[in-house]
Amino acid sequence: MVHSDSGLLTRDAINPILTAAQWPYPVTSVFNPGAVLLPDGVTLLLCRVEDRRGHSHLCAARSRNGIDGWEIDLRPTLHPDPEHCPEELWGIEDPRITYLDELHMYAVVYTAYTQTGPGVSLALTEDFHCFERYGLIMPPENKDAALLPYRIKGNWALIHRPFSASSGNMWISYSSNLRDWGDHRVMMKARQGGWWDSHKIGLTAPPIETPKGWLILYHGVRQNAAGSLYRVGAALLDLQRPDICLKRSDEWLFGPEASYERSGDVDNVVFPCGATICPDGDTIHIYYGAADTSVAVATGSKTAILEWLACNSTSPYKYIKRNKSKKCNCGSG
Ligand code: BMA
Repeated sequence: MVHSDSGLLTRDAINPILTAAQWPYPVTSVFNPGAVLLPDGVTLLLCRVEDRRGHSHLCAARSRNGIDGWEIDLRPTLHPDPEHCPEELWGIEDPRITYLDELHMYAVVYTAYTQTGPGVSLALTEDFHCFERYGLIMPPENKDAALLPYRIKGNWALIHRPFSASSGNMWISYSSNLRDWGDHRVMMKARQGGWWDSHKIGLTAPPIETPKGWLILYHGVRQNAAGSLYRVGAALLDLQRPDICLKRSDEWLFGPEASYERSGDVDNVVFPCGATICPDGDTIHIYYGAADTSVAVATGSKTAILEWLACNSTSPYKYIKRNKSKKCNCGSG
């Protein structure tokens, strides 16, 4: 086993758990899967699969233990449909799955690669066989979006990441019907300067509800002479006002270390889009794309991540002071 920087997440010994070589039809790479634990205990990963034109579609893989024994759909599960949805012309990517209790449906929020850049699309499904498309719900450039599982003060909430030449911050927007979105607010900003999350940030898996707040894992990108470096940090959002960030980790929780993360189609990328919580209520499996080439899993404890966040969330000034005096005793910082 290889341990990540914080020591809180353990890569599985059989990583990568899914690769293009396992696919039942010709593909070039398999990565950035959304994840959900189905009521019968099966883990379903909705993987981004890139074909030999460079366009992506989504394909489901199912496993009893969430680690191995994957059964992969024999053909694309959700294919771009540019004839009816022109925004899907250049493919669909990076799904995030949230179960909506009120509708008894899974919401799949994904990137639609339009002719003017990436936008955010929504489809609902009961069974991952039939999908009801809602189309583009956030215009380009926007991606890294997921729904919260229930309405907050009467409205659905969507976390997303608009992007411009000057900013790549996380926003939250609200809607009464999943189609019309407003009340847009900045939720978390890229930190600029020398920070690991200075260039742009985005949600990974959908938020996880805890008594202390919504736990989110987010990716942070730093640009250096070699290109972009994708790592993962943690934050806690207020339960009733998720636009309010209560805590945000100073350090990254998880970054590219293993060879399959360090090198691939895009080097130095760990990019989770899904996580599942095991029936014990604490063990978390984080499913991520490794170097835009394969799918890997890392396992940890939700409680330990929350404890780590509590003593790793300070202002830059306090961060320096804390490390000088070594006052944090959480044992993992
Ligand atoms: C992001 C997305 C992801 C990809 C990552 C690293 O902007 O396009 O799909 O994994 O870049 O290349």
